[in-house]
Amino acid sequence: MAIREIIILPDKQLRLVSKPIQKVTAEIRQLADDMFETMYDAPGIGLAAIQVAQPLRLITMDLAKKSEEGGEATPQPRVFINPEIISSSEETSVYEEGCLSIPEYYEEVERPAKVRVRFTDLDGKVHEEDAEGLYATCIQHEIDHLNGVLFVDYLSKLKRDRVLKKFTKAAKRAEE
Ligand code: GNR
Ligand code: NI
Repeated sequence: MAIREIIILPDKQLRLVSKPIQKVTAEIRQLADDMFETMYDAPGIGLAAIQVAQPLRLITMDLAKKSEEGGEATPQPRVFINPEIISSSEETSVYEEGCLSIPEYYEEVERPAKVRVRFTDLDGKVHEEDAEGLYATCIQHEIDHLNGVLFVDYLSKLKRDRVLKKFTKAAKRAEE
C-alpha cells in the first residue's frame, strides 16, 4: 500500500473524462488499495481515481461515522467500478461539500436527494443500490469527478472564479 499524491485545482487532469475499467487486474486492486490509504490519510470520505491522476472509472468511499462516545468508527470501505446513476429523485437536498482537490473550501450544493446507482465491485459483480443522505451526495460528487466535473461548477460564476483564482495564484507561488 502507498499514499499517492492528490492533484489539486487548477490541475487540468481534473477535467478529464475517465475511461471505463474493462477488467479488474492486479493493477486495479493495487490502485484501489492505494486510494483507500490516500483517502484515510487525507482524511476524506470518498476519492475518485482521477484525484490521484489515474483517469479510470474507479471510486473508493467510506462513510463510517465516529460513534457518539468519540471512539474509532468501524471502517466501511466500498469500491465502485464504472458507477452510473440510473435514476434521480425530483426532490433535492443541500449539503455543504468539500473536495480533497480543492482543500479547505466548503460550499453548499443542491443535488437530487436520492439516486439509484449501478456499479461493479472488485469481484466483477454488478450491483444496484438506492442512495440517500450523505451517500447520495458523495456518490454524485465522485461520479462527477469521473466526468471532469467539480462541485464548484454548481456555484455562481462569481464564487467559482474567486476560488479558481485563489488556487491558480497559490500554484504560481508554489512554483517560485
Ligand atoms: O471528503 C470529502 N467530503 C465530502 C463532503 C461532502 C460532499 C462530498 C465530499 S467528497 C470529499 C472527498 C473528495 O474530494 N472526493 O472527491
Ligand atoms: Ni472531490
